[in-house]
Amino acid sequence: MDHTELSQEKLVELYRLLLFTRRSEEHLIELYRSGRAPSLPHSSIGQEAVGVASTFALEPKDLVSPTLRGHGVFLAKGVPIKDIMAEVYKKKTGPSGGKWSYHHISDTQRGVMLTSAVIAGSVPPAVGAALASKLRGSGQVMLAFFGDGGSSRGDIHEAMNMAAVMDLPVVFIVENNLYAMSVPIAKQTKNPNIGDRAAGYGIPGVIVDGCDALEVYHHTKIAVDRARRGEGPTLIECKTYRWRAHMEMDNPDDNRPADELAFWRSKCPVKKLEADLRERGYLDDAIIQGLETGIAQELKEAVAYAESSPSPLPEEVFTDVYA
Ligand SMILES: Cc1ncc(C[n+]2csc(CCOP(=O)(O)OP(=O)(O)O)c2C)c(N)n1
Ligand SMILES: [Mg+2]
Repeated sequence: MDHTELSQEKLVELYRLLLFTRRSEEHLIELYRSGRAPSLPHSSIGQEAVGVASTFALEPKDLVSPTLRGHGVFLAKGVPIKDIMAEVYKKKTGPSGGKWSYHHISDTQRGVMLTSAVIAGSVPPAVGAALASKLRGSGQVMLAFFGDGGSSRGDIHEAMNMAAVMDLPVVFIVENNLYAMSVPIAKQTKNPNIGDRAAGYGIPGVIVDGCDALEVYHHTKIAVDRARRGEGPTLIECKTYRWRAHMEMDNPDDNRPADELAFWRSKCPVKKLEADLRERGYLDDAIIQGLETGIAQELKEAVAYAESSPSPLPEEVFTDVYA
């Protein structure tokens, strides 16, 4: 496959974002487990390439609606780590004012339109945002993410069908990590290929290796370009895996087969892109060390910012709510 559409500089930036997502989620887990920060991580460790590389195919004006594992989407969309960290610490300086779980934040200034605590609940409103883009002629494309578990919700089918019929500028990205909490995909659907459902809506469907950032980027870019030309949606299924339990409160030994976990760990998306870029001569030990140092510094500053930020006041509990 030809990936020459990204420059060396862009490819190294894509790698930095993957590494940043990995290191910051590791840090969030440490902060939670040591009792230093109150937020419960639902990490995307192991599946970072899906959110990061797909979002990387967007323009700054474009829109996203991430799942609960959207940390890499936030970072790739330009949400500053200090803002995310403030929400992790439930501080007023977070994008949702410290009043929401950090993995469900939105940042409309940066095009993170919405997330939802109801799995795949953000898909119908995301299609609404794509309709608004079409009506306004704003040229914005929406990336609407959902999981294999979310794929069993009824209203996402209505949303995808409507998007198809109306040729709306939206790309549906399925993060198929084979489990919805403890429910394996085989108990969720008879067809393990969620991307096949595209045929039912009459739209293109692709199934990609979600551990390969370049492949995710490549197929998302094609779909985003198509959507921007007014040719309608694409359904992209990314095969992936979360290395950790559903959430950090759960027993790490969550009954998934050890050989399955070992197989997917061998497909580490960070290592995969590292190997691809080393082969091209774009990365070496010194460059990687420089990136690691920069990320560690950013995380340190983000924690200091969050820890010194004010908490929301009790009397503000009813502000920023609709009803
Ligand atoms: C409608 C609904 N049912 C159940 C839940 C509880 N719940 C939260 S996350 C989750 C699993 C979601 O699985 P999937 O969509 O595959 O995403 P993943 O956690 O694997 O990233 C469930 C069942 C919920 N939030 N919303
Ligand atoms: Mg899942």
